[in-house]
Amino acid sequence: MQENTDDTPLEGSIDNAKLSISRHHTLHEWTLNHTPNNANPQPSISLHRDNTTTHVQLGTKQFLDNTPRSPITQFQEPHGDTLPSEPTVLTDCCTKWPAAATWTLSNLAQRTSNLSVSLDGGPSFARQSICRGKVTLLEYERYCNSESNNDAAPLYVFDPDVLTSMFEDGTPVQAEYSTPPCFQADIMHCLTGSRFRPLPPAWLLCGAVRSGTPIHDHPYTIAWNALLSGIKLWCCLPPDVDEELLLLNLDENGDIPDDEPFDLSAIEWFQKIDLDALPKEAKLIVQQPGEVVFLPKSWYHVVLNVETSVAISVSLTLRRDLIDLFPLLIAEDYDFALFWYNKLKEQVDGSHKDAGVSLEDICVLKKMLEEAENSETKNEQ
Ligand SMILES: O=C(O)CCC(=O)C(=O)O
Repeated sequence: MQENTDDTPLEGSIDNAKLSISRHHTLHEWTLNHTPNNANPQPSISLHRDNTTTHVQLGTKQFLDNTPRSPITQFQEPHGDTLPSEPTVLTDCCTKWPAAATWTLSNLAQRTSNLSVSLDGGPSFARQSICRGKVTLLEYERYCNSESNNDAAPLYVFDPDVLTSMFEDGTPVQAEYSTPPCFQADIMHCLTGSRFRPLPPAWLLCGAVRSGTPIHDHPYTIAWNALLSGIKLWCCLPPDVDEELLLLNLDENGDIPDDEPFDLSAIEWFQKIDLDALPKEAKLIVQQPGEVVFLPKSWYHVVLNVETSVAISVSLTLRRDLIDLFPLLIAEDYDFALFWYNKLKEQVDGSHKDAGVSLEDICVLKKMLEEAENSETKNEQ
């Protein structure tokens, strides 16, 4: 690694954001030209649709959509109890939002010209950069139109604040979309703003062509992702998938090696994955504007922007998943589990009408916590 030696770029520019994200990498290291011996040439990417099928062509590879569409009207139950157990594309939920008719990158850039948004994505050295590099959407739009194609993995707007801000004309951004009824009840809501859930659950995502989200899962939350403009390609893999297919660079103990990239960018993952090796449960989705992807808890997913896109991504915990995820949370972070249990108990004790969980659930959680505490005490003796 070397200290960056580029001339100081302008405040608020993409180059400045790149250097804030990783001061140990030169701007040249972000680009495709940097790839050694051109080992990773840029594949062409295009969308193909006929009457029966939709696919994305990436170089010589064809990613054929194999995921059912279901109208949201099938899932009106307010706690999401009846949502499917596999990734599904929900239709008819956001087509009437003002956002569906207007939210292109260019429209948002014009209407938010003074707001700065957070960037993420990029090559592996730049990952997990949330809130370290910020630009206006006007600057991001300029990058998409003139520079992002030169980057090995373009930056992606992943912003937690703009959705709670105002457009320049004073309209609250939130007035232009709404939460579908089946996603209203988040049993993690009581943690929002606490140290266990410091970031808001809803994000604005704007992605240049070839930007994307590397493969990951959410062990405690489901997600819904509403695409307002552009096209996204998803590959979703079941929680028990053979970990080889995640194409992660982990050491023999399954840990992240020090100082080495541990994952691939989305574009690299789609280039590298052997389609014939995917399990039959794998879901490929070519998401169109107006479609909402529902992703159940613990499903791995990797997402590539095939056309410049704008989306809202929201994560929440459904009450149906609580008993299943709680032992894992106890093992990972006992304090978090105990804090959440106490908040849920307060709601149930106070007969909070939106508690979602029952007294019976609270008893099961309490038992799990006690068992973990007992086994900890035994191990200490
Ligand atoms: O890039 C995307 O749209 C996927 C976002 C995502 O995976 C997430 O918010 O967890």
